Amino acid sequence: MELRFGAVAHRAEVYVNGEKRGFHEGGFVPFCVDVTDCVRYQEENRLVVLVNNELSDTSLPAGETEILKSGRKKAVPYFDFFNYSGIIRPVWLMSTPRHRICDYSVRHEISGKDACTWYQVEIENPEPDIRMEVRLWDEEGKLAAYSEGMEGKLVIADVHLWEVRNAYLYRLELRLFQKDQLLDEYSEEIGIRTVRIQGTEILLNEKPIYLKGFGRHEDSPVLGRGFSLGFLKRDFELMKWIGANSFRTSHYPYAEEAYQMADREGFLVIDEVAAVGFVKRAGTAMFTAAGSGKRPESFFASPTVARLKQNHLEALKEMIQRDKNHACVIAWSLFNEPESNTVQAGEYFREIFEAAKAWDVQKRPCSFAMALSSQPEDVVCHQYCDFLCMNRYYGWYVKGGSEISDAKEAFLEEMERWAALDPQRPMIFTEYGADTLSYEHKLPSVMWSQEYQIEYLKMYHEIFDRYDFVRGEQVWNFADFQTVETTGRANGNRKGIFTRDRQPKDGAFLMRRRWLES
Ligand code: GCB
Repeated sequence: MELRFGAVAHRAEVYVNGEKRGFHEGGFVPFCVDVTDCVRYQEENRLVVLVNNELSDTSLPAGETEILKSGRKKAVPYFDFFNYSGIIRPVWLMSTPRHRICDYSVRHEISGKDACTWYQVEIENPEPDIRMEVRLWDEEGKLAAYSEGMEGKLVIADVHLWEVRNAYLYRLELRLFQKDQLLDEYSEEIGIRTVRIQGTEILLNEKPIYLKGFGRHEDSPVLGRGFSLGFLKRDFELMKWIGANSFRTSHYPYAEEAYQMADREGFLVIDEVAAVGFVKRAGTAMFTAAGSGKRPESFFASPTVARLKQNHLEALKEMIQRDKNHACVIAWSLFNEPESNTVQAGEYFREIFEAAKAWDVQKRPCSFAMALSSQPEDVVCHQYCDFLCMNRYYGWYVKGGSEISDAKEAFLEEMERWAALDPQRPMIFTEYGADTLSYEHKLPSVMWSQEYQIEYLKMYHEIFDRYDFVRGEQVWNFADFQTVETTGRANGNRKGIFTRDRQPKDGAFLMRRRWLES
């Protein structure tokens, strides 16, 4: 018998009837605690979870913990979202058989009208007379393929591929037998598709795709980061309404239900590990205002970096293990806006990128979201990327409050350097946005007004459309979200295209026209 926690931010100690039964570091992936021999059957049991969300230079996300005069602790995040804590996702009590299916992986190949799905199943306590039956059912409930064995292939004739915003899901059914006795069974919906990069194109099922969508957050009023199926469904309906086809799980792996919905709705997901705040000094004052300023010259030169890397690799492995079979996951993002132009960063990156490739049987493209400090001339880290992810704020942090044409000129100047130095990879804008108060209107436009958000977005789109290697645009952010209190934030980050309670700002109608017409 096990307890399965969907996620506890950022670390948990689990006690059952006074006995410590487990510990988990990392707030955004599930973990299990075996309680078989400590639960009292037919009696009351006491479950206690000790939760801690302190930040440090080895935690994902990274930050500091400040001790206030009152003796109370305050989180000092090196990132721009509220450091919520707690049991943020569902908890399950699972009763499982001794011989059980504990994991599986799939990888797909397409040839003409047919496909081949290679699979591998892992079971607990294998014995020689145990056998596996694998079936693939189509959406009409007809058997599409059959195989036997712990690993093998399913050959699907006349395959229905999983396409962008046009999903087709087969049901994979795994059944574990000993002689004729069924020991365990597991089934999941899977989409069949391939993804790869060729030159400056991202190919899904060998056809070029263009990403339209958002960087998002798991954040809502009242619930904070607590999972809500209602908000998730509303978010998907709004993304469909606006014509989006993708999102990045900025800045941590989301609840599993989000990927299941994305599979069903045909959304493309860039799945991001919570490696955020890996910088010596963040670009904007709001992250550093309360910091101790103790950070060393290179973030990756810190004496604690070995521990950080261990936590990072663990979090990455857990994310890949959890999400590897989702058709919606087309790429991994291995950091958000890290230091990326030092030798120390380069060494650290190499190991992280190699690990991601080694652990993913589908060998999905890998990247990281680059801050303005990552420039084409600094090839120390982005050399590892299969495609480039750009976070850019010309017209906000750079030349905000000036003429939008000045911001455009500066942006174009940078784009020309990318075009000259690195035109061989797809580039996706994983962030561009302007804080906008839903009640603020002004002509001529000023920063924070709805009119300014529209001017800002139009300027970016004009530039994206000039370059063939730009293969996607994800606005920052889908909705307004909570952050720390600071002068740069109006009770949270207001770059949402939707308000925090999920109503459209004027910019939403601009995005809708652009995305539905292209
Ligand atoms: C960024 C960060 C994101 C922030 C955003 C902003 O570059 O990746 O976490 O919220 O900028 O609005 O400043």
